[in-house]
Amino acid sequence: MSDEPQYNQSYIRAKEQQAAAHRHADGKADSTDRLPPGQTKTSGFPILDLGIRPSLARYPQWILEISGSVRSPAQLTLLQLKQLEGEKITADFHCVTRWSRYDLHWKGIPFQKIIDYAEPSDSAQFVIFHSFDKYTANVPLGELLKPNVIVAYELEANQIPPEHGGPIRMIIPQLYGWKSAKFLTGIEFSEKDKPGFWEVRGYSNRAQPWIEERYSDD
Ligand SMILES: Nc1nc2c(c(=O)[nH]1)N[C@H]1C(S)=C(S)[C@@H](COP(=O)(O)O)O[C@H]1N2
Ligand SMILES: [Mo]
Repeated sequence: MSDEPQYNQSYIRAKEQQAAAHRHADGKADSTDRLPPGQTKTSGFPILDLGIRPSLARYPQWILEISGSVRSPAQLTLLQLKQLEGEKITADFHCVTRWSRYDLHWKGIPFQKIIDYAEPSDSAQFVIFHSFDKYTANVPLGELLKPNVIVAYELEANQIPPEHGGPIRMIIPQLYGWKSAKFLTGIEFSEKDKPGFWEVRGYSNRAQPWIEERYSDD
């Protein structure tokens, strides 16, 4: 038996084909608009993931592991995480499948506070996010120092429902949505970059919507 979870394989195949078809085709258009190039505004909030979500019953026992090249590795309960003191943000969300949703309201821990808590070594220039569904996403540390990057635990003033990544998820508004790991179980500080779930399936390592970094070049 393979230990790969029962992913939604047709969804994965469709996105892989999309990436393969558009290799080398990333636009480099500049946009000063609120809507990044190639995106369409939606008033809904589509749900996109591999089809494996935690039940609400798991929320009370949730643990967030902070690991890797840090002075203070930790396993934080939700309560301990919330004690780092959350902030409210309003942010737009841009998915590489070309929908953008404006003005979502989240509350969560600014990533800078996670850094202050974990004390990563100077050589740890990458962060690998780990999720309940064994999804991973890699992000350069520098992106996580930008405004409104949070470990979110509330959406529209309620706990985040499982379909939108609860109990906790990353929100990294300035990158395409696949970098914002849902059902977050681990934050690993790393000296090496480790391409994540979509990054090894044809998607860009950088994922900046404003310069349409959608697909990988190699
Ligand atoms: N753990 C996990 N996180 C994930 C994904 C996933 O499949 N698993 N999908 C990503 C993608 S492709 C997008 S666009 C956003 C979607 O978030 P939403 O379902 O809340 O809209 O979550 C991202 N984070
Ligand atoms: Mo996505």
